[in-house]
Amino acid sequence: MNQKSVDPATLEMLQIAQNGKLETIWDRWDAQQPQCGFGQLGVCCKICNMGPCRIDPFGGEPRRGACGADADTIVARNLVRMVAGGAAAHSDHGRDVVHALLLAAEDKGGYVIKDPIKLRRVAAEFGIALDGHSDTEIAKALAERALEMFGQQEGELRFLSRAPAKRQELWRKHEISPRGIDREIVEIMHRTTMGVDTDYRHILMQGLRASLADGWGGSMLATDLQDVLFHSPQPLRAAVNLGVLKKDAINIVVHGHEPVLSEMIVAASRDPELLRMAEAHGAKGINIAGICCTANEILMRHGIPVAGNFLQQELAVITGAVDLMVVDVQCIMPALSSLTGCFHTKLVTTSTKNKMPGVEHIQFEEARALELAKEIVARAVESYTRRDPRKVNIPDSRSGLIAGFTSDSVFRFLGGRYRGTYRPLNDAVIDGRLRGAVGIVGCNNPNIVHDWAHIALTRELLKNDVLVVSTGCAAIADAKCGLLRPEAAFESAGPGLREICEAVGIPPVLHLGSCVDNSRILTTLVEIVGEGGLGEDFSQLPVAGSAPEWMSEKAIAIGFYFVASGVLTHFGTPHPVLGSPAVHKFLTDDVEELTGGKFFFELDPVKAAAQIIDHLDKKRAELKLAPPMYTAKKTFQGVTEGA
Ligand code: XCC
Ligand code: SF4
Repeated sequence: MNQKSVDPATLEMLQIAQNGKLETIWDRWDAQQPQCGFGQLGVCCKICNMGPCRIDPFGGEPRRGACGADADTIVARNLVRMVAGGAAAHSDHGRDVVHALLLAAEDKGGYVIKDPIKLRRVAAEFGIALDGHSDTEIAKALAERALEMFGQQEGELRFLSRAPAKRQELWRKHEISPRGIDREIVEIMHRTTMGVDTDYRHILMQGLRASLADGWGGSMLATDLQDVLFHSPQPLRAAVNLGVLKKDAINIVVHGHEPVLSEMIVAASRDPELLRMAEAHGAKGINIAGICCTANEILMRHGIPVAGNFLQQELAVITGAVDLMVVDVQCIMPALSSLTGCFHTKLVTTSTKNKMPGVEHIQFEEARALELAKEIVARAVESYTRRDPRKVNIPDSRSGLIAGFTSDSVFRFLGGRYRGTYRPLNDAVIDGRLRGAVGIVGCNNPNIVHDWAHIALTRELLKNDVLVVSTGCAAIADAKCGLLRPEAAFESAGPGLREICEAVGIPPVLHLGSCVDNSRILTTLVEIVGEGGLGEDFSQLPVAGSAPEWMSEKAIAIGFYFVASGVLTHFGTPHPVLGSPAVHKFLTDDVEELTGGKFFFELDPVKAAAQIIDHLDKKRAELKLAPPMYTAKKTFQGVTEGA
């Protein structure tokens, strides 16, 4: 593959990297080619020391591992272990947020409860007494109940009751209602260890259960309690791409996932003493920019600019303008430690869960959060004095965007300022102005042209009057090419979608936040079903999900909970399951009978859009809705086939 990205800033930085003989992820990925075919197909097992074992994917010998496990077992086990990894990552993030809430209740660490209304709303769901109790009392009770969700052994997770009754029954019927967050993840690890579960369907069902513990458990807790602590996002304007780095300011890049850290860095960067210190060194202020999902978190709540998505983390360093990069957990390339060594950039790890050899570790203790954040910002000021202006190359690329939508705020806009209701959204779908809605989420991956699939898929859907909601690195990709501006409705949306965006002043792609905020997509679906007129369960809605450029185990966990919640879910490159036709068929076909959702894998975003649109139209027909008002026939690649 020659073209590496569709993003001009990325291409510009890649040229600079090449000129400077600096290695990037694309070079290392190339060096891995050809990648191991057994691994790609999922038929390599190294779960025990009799292995590694591998199965001949072409039906020859060997057909079984040393223990007798066949391709179906091996593929299913490997896949659900990825679900466990992803669910663990999201949920452990959730656990840290609960911990921070507990500290806020105890008045430690500088955390305060910024959204008492949401605090009370969530606490009420747990049956916590509100009357006559202070915010901190309620927060303490809520944090304790939330912590219990991790170690809960029996029953069902609290938030499952948010789902429509039909969905809850269906989960119970198939025994995939998660009992406790940690329990379901542990059970995957147990069931897939040598000599336990060999029935691939049974194994995959546990994958669905653990994924529900992520989406309706750990991730939902993370989102809701972050809103409680750091306030619920409101729509705001911001800027994105490497051009947000400033030549004459101190640039701190926060990278990773947990706003428990990044919120405090933002607060510390506004400290008058540190600002004076920065000025004394000739810097025009302290500029914070984000990478990956922690970027999305502080973007959503403060309008802090986003430097880029996953594949741009090294490129940010290569600008030579990053004085300090502070990381916590997830999606942080190990390569950053050697790369920052070629620049003045100071790299700092902070999490008890992540240290990097040779990299300074400033342990982020939540109880001393603000104090430590100030220490980190002070390091950035120090580092700025070592910046070499001759090495600074900041691409002049930045786009404006609107972010900060939530399931509470977003569609209520459609009801107008004084009428908070989903009615207008449901009506727009019912009368066919909107064909449906699709969540485009997930990562970047050097195995596909950077940002291309996100943007191409989004554009095809918009043209066909499909509203797009987005999170994670997908949202950053769309933002960079301007699709998160209200003006994008004129340029890119079909006539029905355009009417709606114009009436309300929203962009055609709505940024719902980070990857744990995919739970906002679930609660949005809850609201849509609850509003009425579009069926009684998620699986009846004209909606779909997509992760066109996925790379992380977390994407698989998210895909699983979308499918378990009844949603058709597209992935660009397939899951590593093609070595087992049975597992592949389960995921892309059989599972639909159980949950109403299923996967499909399609590399070409235009073809994927066509399949998604067919699905939306099928769901519309099943609900006996009118055909889409303006784009009854699909419109592809700029060629209108209908009208
Ligand atoms: Fe990581 Fe969340 Fe994927 Fe981006 S989208 S590459 S997981 S940062 Ni979550
Ligand atoms: Fe081989 Fe079975 Fe051990 Fe896997 S569990 S490595 S297939 S012997």
